Parts: sequence; structure tokens; C-alpha cells
Amino acid sequence: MEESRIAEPIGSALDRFIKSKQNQFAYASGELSQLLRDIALASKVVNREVNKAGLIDIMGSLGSLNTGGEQQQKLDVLANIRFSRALMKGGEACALISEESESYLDLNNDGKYVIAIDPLDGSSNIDVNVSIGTIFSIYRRKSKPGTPIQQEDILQKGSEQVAAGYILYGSSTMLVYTTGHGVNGFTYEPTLGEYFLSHPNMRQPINGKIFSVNEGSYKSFSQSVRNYLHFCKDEGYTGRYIGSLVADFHRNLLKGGIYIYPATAKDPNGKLRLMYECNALAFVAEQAGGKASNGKERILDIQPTSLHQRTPFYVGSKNMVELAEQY
Ligand code: AHM
Ligand code: MG
Repeated sequence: MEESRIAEPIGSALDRFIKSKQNQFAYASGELSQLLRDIALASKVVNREVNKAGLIDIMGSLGSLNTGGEQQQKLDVLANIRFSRALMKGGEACALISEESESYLDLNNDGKYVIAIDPLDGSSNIDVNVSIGTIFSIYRRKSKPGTPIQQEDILQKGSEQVAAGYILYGSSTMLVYTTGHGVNGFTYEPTLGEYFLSHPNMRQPINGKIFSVNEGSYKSFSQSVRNYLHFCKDEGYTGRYIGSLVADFHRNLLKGGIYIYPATAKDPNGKLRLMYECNALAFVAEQAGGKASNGKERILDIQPTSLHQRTPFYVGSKNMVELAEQY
């Protein structure tokens, strides 16, 4: 029997799991596995910094602005440095798209992969000790390694992701990822410094009763979004919104629910970024039996035209997203 067909038991270490699944990947050369290990390693360092953020004076604003014009927190900057260094050292990635940089970073020109990352999402929650996350997408470059990077390498549709996932720095830290063969979740054991398989083959309930949206912006939502929210309330659904996309997404993945960041009067494309926030979560959702849409179109089918482009985002339990689309 192929090694990848043997189910890894709960409690397997991440490294072992990645190795056992390596031959599921079309280009099973070990480079994708190495990339996942690099991301996991950087996340351990970021996790350490997130955990001690309340203890030492590394919090607060640096005073610089990121690409969205928001104030950049120190931990965002640190996380960006940790992930870019880890990916640079590994040599498998040729380019890095990050929320924290205006244009993409050239890494190793011989690398075969392009990474899009939000190193630390939910920045407004950093200073208040609430869950935050890292979101990542991995693409295979289209041009030949060793040649100059092309726009077609960078601006790929979400459907071209070869792997994607997130790290949730919560009451426990978790790494959840997919390579297109289902979704698996790993919980970090800090005293051993290792991720262990805790959530094998994650499935999102097809229906749910949780809706996650910033209702403070209700007045700037379209009438159809308002109608859908009325429906949720009439049905007695539970409203849950942390304001940390990864945390809201993760809860709904486990329990069944929908996360919505719609177009608003101020931001007709919503707030969230397609390339390093929505695509990865859309891939994970679909792999777990859920769905992700901009209200009209599948998120993974949207052709990006710029690195930091935004999109309305409806993600979660399949039936809930479909109903929201109908509204
Ligand atoms: P960020 O990338 O600046 O952290 O913004 C993304 C975050 C998401 O994690 C969260 O779901 C959303 O912004 C919250 O926005 P709002 O405060 O408008 O509800
Ligand atoms: Mg973000």
C-alpha cells in the first residue's frame, strides 16, 4: 500500500505527517514539504513572540503604515520578518507576496514556488490579547525557474494554489492546512516545540447556526445583505464576531457557520484581500466541504489583477453561503 494511503493517527508529529503525505503531491520532490516545514518553523517563533507580547515592551505602533494605510503594529512587522527569513533561507520560494509589503519580494530565483502571506492578521486584536492568525497560500510558479519572475507567476487564481492554510494563535496554537487532499489540523505543544495532529480530515458542517459579521457597519451594507442578516436573526442563529478572520473562520469551520465581510458603502470591494486572506481560507473551506464566494462568484475563480486587491467575502458552511448568495 502507498504510504500516503495509510491514515496517520491522532498525535502524529507534523513532520512525520508531511513526510507520509509527500507522494500525494503531483510534483513530489519534497520541496513543498520543505516549504510547509519552513512555515511551521517560522510560526513557532512568531508564536513565542505573540505569547510574550504582553510581558515585554514589543507592543504598540511603530508609527509606519502598511499597504492598506493602516497603522502597522510591531508584531506584524516581526512576523513578516520571521516568515520572509524562513522562506528565504529554505530556497524553495522565488517570490513572496505579503500584506506588509507594497510589491512582492524576490527570494531565490531558482525557487519553484510563490507564497502569499498575511503574517499576522487581526492586528487590532494584538494589543488586547485576543486570538490572531497567519494566513498562507502556496503556488507553483508558471515560468521556468532561473528566469525572471513574470506577472503570471504572481497573479494566479486561488484555484491554482497547491497548498494553503493558517496558524491560529489562540488558547492553543493550531496549524491547519490543505494540499488539496482534505484538511488537517495540528495543535502546538509548546513544551516540546512541536505540532501534533489533533484534527484529522476536518469537515465543515454543511449547515450551521452561527453568523459572523461586523454588524456595526450594518448601515453601509446593501439591502440584500441586511435581508440575509434579518433571516439569520429570525431563525435564531447565534452572532459571533471576534474581528480576527482566522479565529472567526476556524470556529465556523468546526461548528458550522458563515463569515461575511461584504461590500460596504465606503468599500465597494469590502475590506479583505483576495491574495493573502481570502484565497487560502476559500481553499481550506472547499477542501473541508464548505464554500467561499464574493456573493456572485467562487472566490477561487477570481483572476487577481493586483497584489492587494480586495473582495467581498462569504465563507463557511456550504448551504449557508449558497443561501446568502441567493439573497
Ligand atoms: P487586518 O489585515 O488589518 O488585520 O484586517 C483584517 C481583519 C480581519 O481579521 C477581520 O475579520 C477584519 O479585519 C475585521 O474588520 P472590521 O474591524 O472592519 O470588522
Ligand atoms: Mg490581514
